[in-house]
Amino acid sequence: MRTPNLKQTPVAMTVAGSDSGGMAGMQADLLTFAANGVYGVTAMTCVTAQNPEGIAKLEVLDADFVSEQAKALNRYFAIQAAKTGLLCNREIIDQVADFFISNPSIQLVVDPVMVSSSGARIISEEAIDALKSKLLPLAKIITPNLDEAEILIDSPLKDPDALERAAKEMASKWNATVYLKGGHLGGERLYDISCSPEGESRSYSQKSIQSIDTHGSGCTLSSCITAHLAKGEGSLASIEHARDYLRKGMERPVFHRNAPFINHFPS
Ligand code: PXL
Repeated sequence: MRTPNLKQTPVAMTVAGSDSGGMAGMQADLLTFAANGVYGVTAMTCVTAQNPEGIAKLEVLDADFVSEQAKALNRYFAIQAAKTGLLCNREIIDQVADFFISNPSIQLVVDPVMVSSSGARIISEEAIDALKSKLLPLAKIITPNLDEAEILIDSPLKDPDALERAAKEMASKWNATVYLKGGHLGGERLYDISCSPEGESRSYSQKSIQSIDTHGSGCTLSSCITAHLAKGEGSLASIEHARDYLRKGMERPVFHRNAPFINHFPS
């Protein structure tokens, strides 16, 4: 059966971890989907005990169980687009990639979550290898931040020119649109770059919003892109919508990032 009760509402899936604090991970994704008029479904990879000060404990689910969630959802819902966030280990990445290989019509956004906000790697080398060789080739859009891009291309990125070269390299290597978040370069302005699989790049520069809480901003951006793909928009339009949505959200206190927008469903 296919979404009989959802009729015109597009459906997006997030394959991600649970942030018990609700600011990142699948909780941020669901809020963002809802705020953008998309019904969200979830395949959970891990459970965290965390609050805005940090993660106290993390438990990873079995790869089979992650895959079962995605398959069960796909048997019922017409999933138009999906995003992946924190995938935790090689086994989960392998199974998630197998799911998307079997379901190529689902537009896939990969947020290659690999590094914590403190700069520490949070997935193993073998998981990073699986991400590069199995999952990224299936992506329509990839949204690394600066630290993740350095790992993906195995080279340091120190200035906006290097960012552009890196975005082009990744877009060509994985035949995907890359949206590279250069925010962590620091300074007064934020530089982001998008590059299409055909190598057309576009740079975005904006004044950095000082002293804001960026926790969950990567999750919000990639899930917003996914929501707009699910609604039938193209890659660049989805990216533009997500940039706009995030910028407005970041001007608010973190708990209110999505709330003012959750008003889209018909009663
Ligand atoms: O923002 C990265 C991220 C992704 N997924 C989960 C997280 C975090 C950061 O805390 O907890 C579940």
